[in-house]
Amino acid sequence: MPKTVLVGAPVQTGAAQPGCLMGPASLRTAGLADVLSGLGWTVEDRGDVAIADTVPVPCANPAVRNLADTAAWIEVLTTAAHAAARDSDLPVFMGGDHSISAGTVAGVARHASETGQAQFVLWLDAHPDLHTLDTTQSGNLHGTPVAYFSGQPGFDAYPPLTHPVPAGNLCMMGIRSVDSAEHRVIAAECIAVHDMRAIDETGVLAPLRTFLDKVRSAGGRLHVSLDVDFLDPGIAPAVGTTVPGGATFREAHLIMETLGDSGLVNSLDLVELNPFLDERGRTAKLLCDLTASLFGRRVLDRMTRSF
Ligand code: 6HN
Ligand code: MN
Ligand code: MN
Ligand code: MN
Repeated sequence: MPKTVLVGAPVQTGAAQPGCLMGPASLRTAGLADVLSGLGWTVEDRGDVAIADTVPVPCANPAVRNLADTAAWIEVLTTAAHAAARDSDLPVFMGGDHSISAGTVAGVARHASETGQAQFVLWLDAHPDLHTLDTTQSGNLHGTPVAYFSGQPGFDAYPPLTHPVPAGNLCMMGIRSVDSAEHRVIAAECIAVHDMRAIDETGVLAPLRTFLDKVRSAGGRLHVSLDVDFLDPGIAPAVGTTVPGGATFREAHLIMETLGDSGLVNSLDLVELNPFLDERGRTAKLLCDLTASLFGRRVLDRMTRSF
């Protein structure tokens, strides 16, 4: 049987609003483990990671908030993600705000280097999260993980990065809120960004298939990072950074089903779920259902279907 490991990351130091620390508990309450075991997966829930007390770290940018704690979370998550990628076929990292992905991607990329494979990342988000510690104006460090794990300079206060993911191995979809410093990085690094206008024009399938072909032909490993604000706020209200015009229910499921069919996904983040902002658990339940689509749940089996 294929195996998944669940890792809870109750982190909210990277977000402006409190609440994301309840994300792992909400996903467990929504039944994530049972959903995946019902699909034939062996599930090992490793519980939540934790950090020790920290001392404040100075930063040249006075806007930056919670730097020492966020750096500590990134360090423990790098270790936990490396182990989870080594020990299972498709670990799920339950956030927590998006700063956790600085650690989860660094950790899975370290494992990819050990298997001799290239690491690829699919970033499903309203935002590119490409700020450095110098460029962030909000000071909210959930806006920084992609800049960090792709090896941008300016992260002396984060753990030293051993295995950066090349910008050419990134694909972003759903983007619709980009700050000017992030625009400059996207242009300079030639990152494949499919904003919502592009998705309106082409649909989600064409750019996704192009990216999956690239991962397959490189023999690479693929990490998927799903920020709740990728989804339209009308179907996923439990997030502090809602942006109108997000992915629909069917677009999101089609992406997850296509990713599942590809067999190429090796790790998954579910991030930015803020249960304090949810409505009767509907966002947590939607994340479980989307994860089920990635793990193989289908309405009908196409290979055996007959008319
Ligand atoms: N996220 N670009 C904005 C900022 O504050 O830097 C928003 C960041 C959102 C973070 O999507 O995880
Ligand atoms: Mn994000
Ligand atoms: Mn390893
Ligand atoms: Mn976002």
